[in-house]
Amino acid sequence: MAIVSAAQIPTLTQLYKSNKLKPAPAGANPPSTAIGPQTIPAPSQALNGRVGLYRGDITKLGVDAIVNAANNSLLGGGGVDGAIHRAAGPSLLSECLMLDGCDTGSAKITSAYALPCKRVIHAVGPIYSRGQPESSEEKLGGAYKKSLELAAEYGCRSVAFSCLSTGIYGYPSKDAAAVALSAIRKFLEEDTEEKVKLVVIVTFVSKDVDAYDKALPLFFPPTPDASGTAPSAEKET
Ligand code: AR6
Repeated sequence: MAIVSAAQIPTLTQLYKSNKLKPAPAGANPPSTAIGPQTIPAPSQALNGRVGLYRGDITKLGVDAIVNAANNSLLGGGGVDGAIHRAAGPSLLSECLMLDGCDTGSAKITSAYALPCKRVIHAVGPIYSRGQPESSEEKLGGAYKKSLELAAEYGCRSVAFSCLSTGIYGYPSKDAAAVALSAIRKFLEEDTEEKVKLVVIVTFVSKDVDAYDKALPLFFPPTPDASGTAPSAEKET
């Protein structure tokens, strides 16, 4: 399969314009998270142009950094982790062996070797705990935040995230999307210098596609000109 460049990935602005992403139904609010907005935030053309959505294999993306859903050992595994290590080749494991693992809720960065991206950020999301959802949320949000901080620190202007923890680690996709988008929105709002210009959500299976189609309009609503529909939230920024 051909390599997909950052410029080929549609932003939310483009997805709203082409009607591939629809505004949230009237009266809908974002699911409650510790750091996220409690009501739909004001639409922002600037932010909507800094978030992309792509369904497919993250190992084919020619972006600056891709974010792997790793485990504490950082020594590979199944799911997207296995796909990334296979595509990068054995040198990735050699570098990971020197990192001394990674805490849950954090991330570490390596080179990308045979992958078309420049760097791999290895984020460790939590194994979802039904008994302690707040702890799961804090760790998942931490993994997104640390990954974005590393991207900014290492000059990665485009960064693509796999849906951390929603596979083998069992995090419900709807809840995980709310945490991910809260963390991404907060980071982008604070990154006024635009060290990270584009954050891409990479979905793979239909449950994550559905979760993001529903969650994105709650966290990054369309501007009036994008959808032809007046948004319910405050004025545009
Ligand atoms: N491209 C993009 N997304 C993918 C790909 C791919 N090639 N393959 C799977 N996904 P998972 P976790 C999606 O299970 O839940 C590993 O063994 C998948 O559909 O890879 O965080 C690690 O070593 C899902 O949406 O990661 C850990 O032990 C998302 O990637 C453990 O699994 C994450 O699913 C981590 O579990």
